[in-house]
Amino acid sequence: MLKKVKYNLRKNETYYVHDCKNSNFEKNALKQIRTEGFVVLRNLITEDHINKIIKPVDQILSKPNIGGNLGYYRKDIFKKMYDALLLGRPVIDLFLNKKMLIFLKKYFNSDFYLAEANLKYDEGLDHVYFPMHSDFDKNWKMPLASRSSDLGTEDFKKIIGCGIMVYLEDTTDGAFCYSPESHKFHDPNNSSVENWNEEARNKVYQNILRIEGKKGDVVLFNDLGAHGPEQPVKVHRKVLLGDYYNKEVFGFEAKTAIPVYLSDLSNLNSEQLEILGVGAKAMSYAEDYHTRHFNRMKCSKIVFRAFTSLVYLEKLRFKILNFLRKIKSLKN
Ligand SMILES: O=C(O)CCC(=O)C(=O)O
Ligand SMILES: [Fe+2]
Repeated sequence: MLKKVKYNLRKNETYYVHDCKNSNFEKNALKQIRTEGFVVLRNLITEDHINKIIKPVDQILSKPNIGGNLGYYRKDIFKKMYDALLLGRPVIDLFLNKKMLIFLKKYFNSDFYLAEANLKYDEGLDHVYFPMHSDFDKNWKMPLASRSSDLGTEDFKKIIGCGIMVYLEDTTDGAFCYSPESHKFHDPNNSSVENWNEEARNKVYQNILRIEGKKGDVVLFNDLGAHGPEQPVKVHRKVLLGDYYNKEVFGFEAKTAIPVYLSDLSNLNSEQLEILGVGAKAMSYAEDYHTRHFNRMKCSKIVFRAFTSLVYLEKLRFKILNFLRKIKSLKN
């Protein structure tokens, strides 16, 4: 969100936060996500674990990925992105957190797997670039997806996908927003809330909750409900964002092939590897996936040319120095 429409943004609420240290957290958290479409799990991972994630995140966010160095991807001016699993084992362990997987298994009531995983740093440019939406509608399809039919009535009765957002710092302004219970009245004909039928759209705009959270909090949400970041805002936001998909709906296909370091997969059992999506087909070519669209930015041609030219100059410098060195050695 949030376009310049009349909406009611609820703030300063915490009832949806469930502390995983409490013995009855699972029952209550399941009730919350089933009723309202989202839940926040607190203390799922330790302070030490989240800090081990934040360290490589900050390193990646400090410079762009150019010439093969490790750095963030730049798909547009509004955000920096990166493949989450390339951040290393602590991130993989987070997406495979045992408590959370048991929780998700109960929520999906079927097998599921990781279909997408990114680091996202929204810059806070005081602009609306990602309005409220549902992740799926009847026409939803990635180019290479092998599902022969569109998503249908039976699919929409299931948990099609469950999003996961992990706050990497305390987050209020710019937090993830969700319209409680909208997973029950979403318009299956449109993913953009702006195009939902009037009744459903008004229901959403009258009731949007800003899901404020602390560093390390994990938001889980039904992809069908109306959601999106609070926008416009002037502050940045740093999150991990992923999606688990239902095997009964999608078979075993990730939105795109998810990059990972093979060495980070050691000691994972076959069930963990399966949930991570090892062996899953890809629904789109890597170059078609949105995080790899730097070449669609206006400045990209100049950057490519500048890069090639600067490397050319480096080569020239090398050749000249080499030449001078040879002359010097001949003289000696
Ligand atoms: O960035 C956000 O807050 C929402 C992300 C999202 O909804 C998506 O990627 O589909
Ligand atoms: Fe979404």
